[in-house]
Amino acid sequence: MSGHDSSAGGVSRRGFLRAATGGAAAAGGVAATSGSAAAQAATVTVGPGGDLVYEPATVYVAQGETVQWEWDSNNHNIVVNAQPDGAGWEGTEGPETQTYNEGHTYEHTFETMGQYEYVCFPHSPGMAGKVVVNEDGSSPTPEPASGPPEIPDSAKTLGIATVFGMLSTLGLAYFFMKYGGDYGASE
Ligand SMILES: [Cu+2]
Repeated sequence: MSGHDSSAGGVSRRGFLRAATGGAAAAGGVAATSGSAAAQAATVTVGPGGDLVYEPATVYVAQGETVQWEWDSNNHNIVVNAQPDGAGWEGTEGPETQTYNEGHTYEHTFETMGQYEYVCFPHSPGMAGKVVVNEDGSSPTPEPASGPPEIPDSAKTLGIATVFGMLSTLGLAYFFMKYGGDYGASE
């Protein structure tokens, strides 16, 4: 009888420790997912308002997603300068000198992960763009405002661990108070 009570106390303590670990892991999970929620295909404006740029110059998409380019001024194209091995992106149709005008749209679906670099041939090298294809379409460095700094985050985790630690201690105290006699006798 007394041995059973003792082991109940031991299991309970281990349970509390497990709960503390789980709580910390859950807190970490929430922090990780909040940064990479929107993994959507991107739209790039070509020559916005006549400026000789692609806007945005770099887009991040997930494998299998489609990027669409929309011409906002004349005489631009997309010539691919670099891409991952095995990828067969060819840019806009026709030779390098073939350009397209305002209102034109072009899209490409990226099946191979990696980095793609392209230019507008008439306006290169200044007018250049990049497509980065990764697993979830997230950018590697989230905007400063969106991602919580690491120190408050780990402090939060520490706080949770402390709370679980206190609960664990209270639980043990409860078992000691209730089964104190049996506990001492069993060892
Ligand atoms: Cu151009």
